[in-house]
Amino acid sequence: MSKKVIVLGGDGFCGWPTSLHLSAQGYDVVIVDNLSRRNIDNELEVESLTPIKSMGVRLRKWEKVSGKYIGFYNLDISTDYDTLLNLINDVKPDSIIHFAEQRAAPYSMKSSKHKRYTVSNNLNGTNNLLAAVVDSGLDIHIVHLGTMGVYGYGTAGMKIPEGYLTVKLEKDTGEIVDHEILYPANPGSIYHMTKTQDQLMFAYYNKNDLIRITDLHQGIVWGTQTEETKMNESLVNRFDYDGDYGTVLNRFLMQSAVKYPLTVHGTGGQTRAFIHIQDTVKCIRIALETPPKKGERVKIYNQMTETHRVRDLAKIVSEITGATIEFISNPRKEDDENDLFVVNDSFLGHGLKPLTLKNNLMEEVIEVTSKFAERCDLDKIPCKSYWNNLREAEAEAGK
Ligand code: NAD
Ligand code: USQ
Repeated sequence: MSKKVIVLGGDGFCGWPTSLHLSAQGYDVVIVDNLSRRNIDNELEVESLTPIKSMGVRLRKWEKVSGKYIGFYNLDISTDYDTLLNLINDVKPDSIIHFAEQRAAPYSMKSSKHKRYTVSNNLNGTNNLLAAVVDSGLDIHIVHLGTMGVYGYGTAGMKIPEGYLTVKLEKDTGEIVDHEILYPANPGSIYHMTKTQDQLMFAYYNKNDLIRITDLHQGIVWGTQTEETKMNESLVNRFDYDGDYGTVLNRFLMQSAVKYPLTVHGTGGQTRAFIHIQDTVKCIRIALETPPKKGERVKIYNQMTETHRVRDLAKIVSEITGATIEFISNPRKEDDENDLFVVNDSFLGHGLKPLTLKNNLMEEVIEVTSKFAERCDLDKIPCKSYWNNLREAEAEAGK
């Protein structure tokens, strides 16, 4: 019998290709999404660089090309608790993958309205899911997409471990004992803060209700297409390039295609972790297939395959495409320079063979950013979301 999986946020950038991959692999997939990401595009007056189709068209096309059916429910997991619980009771999934959060740091910092929306959407969504799994009484494995950003991006002279840190505590008697804690949270935006709070909810429900949970601390996802989304143009994945939702490497690839100088924030000394979308979907399948046992603590994997400094990325893209580079005032309050060393042994140990930036950048430029370049609205490229008033004033003064 095929395994049943509910994909919360299955219309999004990571959720859509994951749903197709799992369906292709024989999973019985049900997507839940309130289409809030499409509504945010309306709010920001921007569209995916790739011409994504409506959910109905996507699902009909998938059935036609693969012969496989994917169900879809439009509901808001942060508010529609009863519907979510009824759905879980009806479907009785083996696993639920949770992508359904507001995921852009700049969007979360735009105004108090956006901060409040991000906190309310993300924290209520996660708590509703956990409470509903408890209410259902079913032994469901939850796989959550978290972020490398929960750790902050400093390294304290050591590799960032997969979630947990053993610390030495001195008792009042002077005896030194080992104690295991979650790696200290150090969020860099309201969005990242919600992910650090998700971690505590997972730890609590895992301790109290023995819910089986895997939390994937993912780096910045780049690329667009996967084996399944390439099967038909109506299955194309979304590509965000605007100043709020576009992430750094995909933005640089798009900017080079439209001959816009690459927008390096500050000195570009920020080092971040990256993973290609094709590897994202593989990692999620590995996580589904290696669930924690009942009673085991939350499993945390670092889902990233390489690290790069932002100015080095700009240089790589510029060397390949001839793009020019512009160092602009950083709208964010973040360290100008940081090193980042990360343990990612779990996925490598499960056989992941990562796609590398070096070998796959060009395909992205030819197949996606150049192909759809004329859909780009240049006015939407600058990032106009400032982390605080001082950053805004300094940026306006060109500092
Ligand atoms: P996305 O915005 O493209 O997709 C999220 C989907 O969830 C959207 O389709 C949206 O409509 C839906 N959604 C949001 N709130 C919902 C709610 N309350 N009820 C129902 N549906 C809701 O984002 P993405 O890039 O696919 O990211 C998915 C997850 O992966 C996020 O949790 C994000 O934090 C995490 N992640 C993403 C990246 C990245 O680079 N894109 C990196 C690390 C982690
Ligand atoms: N940056 C630039 N120029 C740009 C855009 C960004 O220099 O045009 C810089 C930013 O200042 C930052 C770095 O690039 O230092 C990364 O920014 P980003 O927008 O690519 O990534 P981030 O805001 O961290 O968020 C993204 C996803 C988020 C995910 C996170 C993983 O949107 O959902 O959680 O990556 S991580 O970065 O590992 O925390």
